[in-house]
Amino acid sequence: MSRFTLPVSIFGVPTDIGAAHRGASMGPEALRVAKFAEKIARHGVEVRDLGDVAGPRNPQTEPVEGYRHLDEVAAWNRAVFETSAGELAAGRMPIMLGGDHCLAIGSIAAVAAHCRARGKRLRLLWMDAHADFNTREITPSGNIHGMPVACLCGLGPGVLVDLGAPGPAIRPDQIRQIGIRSVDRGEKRLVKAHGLDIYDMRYIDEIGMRRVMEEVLEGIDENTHLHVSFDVDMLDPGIAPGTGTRVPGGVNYREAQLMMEMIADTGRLGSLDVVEVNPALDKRNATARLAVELVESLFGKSTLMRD
Ligand code: B3U
Ligand code: MN
Ligand code: MN
Repeated sequence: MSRFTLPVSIFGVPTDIGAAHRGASMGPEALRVAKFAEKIARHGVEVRDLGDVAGPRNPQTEPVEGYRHLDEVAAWNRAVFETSAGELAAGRMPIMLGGDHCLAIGSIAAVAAHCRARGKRLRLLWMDAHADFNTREITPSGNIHGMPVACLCGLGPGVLVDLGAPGPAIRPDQIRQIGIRSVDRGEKRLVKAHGLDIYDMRYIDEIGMRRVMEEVLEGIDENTHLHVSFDVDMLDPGIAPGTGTRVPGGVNYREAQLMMEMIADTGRLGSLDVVEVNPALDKRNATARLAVELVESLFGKSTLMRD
């Protein structure tokens, strides 16, 4: 199996602007303390840390017309878009250290624009406990970290939907969601109406993670750009307590390792988000350390030589 790996640029986005709980703003430093860059570099990858992007502070205000902090979320996402687009244009793999999951609107809009310009096929793997497919009409919270997938599919405010180019950045058929176990009532109807491909925990339990990943990765070829958007709340809270919206019954340690290893084997990873690490809720940085360990597997760490 050929494992081509681009040079990597990591950047932090220290904000919790779209989240329910404060503290994901400390995620980038927690991941750096867990030696994110140093550990991937061990697997023969050239890694550069660009530092943090900047944006407005969290005003902690109530939702307005269904959105909390929309202006600030848009400002942070514009900064993320610019950074991701710049690294992709330079032939590098952007890795965003969040921050909450609303920031994936910017990172993925940049990836989608890049793929469109180069005639590449985009496949988005959305690892999460949640579908993140709310809109202002159906959101139970107004928190925009519950809306990024909908925004990327064109359902959302213009300042977020049209970030890269006017219109939807991606189509539902480019998305595979894995680890899902918390979907709000109106959201359920919407994911069904849009035909999202959801590998929920029941499906994982029934057919096993190996087959799930075979299905998720089916059809990937040399022309495919794989974007992994990894919300650490996909993991079971027993192994990853440091996140704002914990949901019991998540992906366990061995399943998560297998997911990352099977993605590594494709050699098609083109960009990555690691989001929702909240050190204020963590135990001795366990969640950041586990995230780093899993990302090492994504970059080819394995027990035995496989090629
Ligand atoms: N679906 C709920 C909760 C939520 C979504 N994403 C996270 N939490 N992290 C909402 O508020 O939209
Ligand atoms: Mn999420
Ligand atoms: Mn989540």
